[in-house]
Amino acid sequence: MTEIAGAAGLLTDTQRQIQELARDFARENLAPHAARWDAEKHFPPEVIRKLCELGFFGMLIPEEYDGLGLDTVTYLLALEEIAAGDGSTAISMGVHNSLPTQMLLRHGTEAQKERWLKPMARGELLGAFALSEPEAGSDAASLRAQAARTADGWVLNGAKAWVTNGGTAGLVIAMARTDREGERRGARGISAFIVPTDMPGYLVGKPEDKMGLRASNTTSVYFQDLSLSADHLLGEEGSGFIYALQALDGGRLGVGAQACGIARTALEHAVTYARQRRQFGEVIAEYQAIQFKLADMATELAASRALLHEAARRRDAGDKTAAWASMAKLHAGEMVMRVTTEAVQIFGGYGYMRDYPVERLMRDAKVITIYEGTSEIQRVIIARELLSTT
Ligand code: COS
Repeated sequence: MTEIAGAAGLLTDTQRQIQELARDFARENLAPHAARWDAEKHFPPEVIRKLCELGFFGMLIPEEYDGLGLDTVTYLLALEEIAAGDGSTAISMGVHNSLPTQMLLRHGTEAQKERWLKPMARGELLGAFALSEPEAGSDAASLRAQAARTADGWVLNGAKAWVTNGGTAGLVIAMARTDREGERRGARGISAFIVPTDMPGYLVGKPEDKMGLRASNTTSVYFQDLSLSADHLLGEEGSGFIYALQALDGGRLGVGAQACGIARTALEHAVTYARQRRQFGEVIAEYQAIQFKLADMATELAASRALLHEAARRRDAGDKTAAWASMAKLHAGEMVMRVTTEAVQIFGGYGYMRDYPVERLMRDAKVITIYEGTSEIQRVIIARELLSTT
């Protein structure tokens, strides 16, 4: 594949090295197995262990907390490569790096960082993020899980839905209400808690049977009278929803990088196939109908990546990036659906068959328009920013 489909651009030496490391890893350890893992609905734990050895589970965590201390663009470059090999592995890695570790880094006390963040950065403790509930998806602030104050801490009750790494994580950052029935405070009644998954009262539902990303672990989790000492509250009481949305700004960039990786692989397969497949006496790459599809796919992918990296640079510069993250995630989600759908179209009848990789990529792509905020919610966030008067 030529330069135009890749993320080479004007990268620093470190960015190029990390990108190559991730690419080599993905080509050797992920891509050859992705179809089988999809069928088996599971990827082996060694994959995560090997990624941890590379430091890829502490990419955005400063070195003082045992992470690699990389900037967001470098992280996204690596995540795109991992997603190009296997989208399921990418979401496991992306959630850990973007959500629970970032919440601990930004809002944890030094003692919490020492105890939880450092082992997460070293990859000894896998993280998850639990916000959504069966009745609270897009309207996340309507969540009902309750954390009631006790003499020396909190007791949690409630159900969380669609938790990535829910059955494999060692620690979950969970959002729960700390306001009381009758004194509801909306988004300001929600707090964030550090929940080790080996606590009594942490229960895991069966792995979800999903359309795509079938090898990643997604479960419901339940808190049943789960007791936590006071030092498991993260940051200030009543600020948990804001912390979660802040973290999701970063998570959405990760999901955008995942989209770029999946789209790039679909495009590569489509180019290879178009050069080989003969119809009406010619390889189909000779036909303008196919050429224009490929050209549009490459253009859309490059535009998505550019927007994503712009949003990441702004985030690292400390700008307000909620709307940028939403624009990047919206564009990437819609882009990856179009690119993977066109890849299936170029493969024709073969594209619809499980024997060829593009139908899996199309299935993997779909959730990117749904999770970490649907395309519609991203538009709400962008429009609110455009129309706000402050
Ligand atoms: N960063 C920091 N703070 C933010 C923020 C952000 N990106 N977005 C909103 N906030 C703050 C607001 O300023 C507000 O704070 P105050 O109480 O001080 O006013 C608070 O958070 C509540 O925000 P808002 O009033 O906008 O909340 P809404 O209930 O209207 O919800 C949306 C806003 C719809 C944007 C939010 O619920 C959302 O993103 N939903 C999708 C959830 C999602 O992505 N789920 C996927 C989970 S992972 S599978």
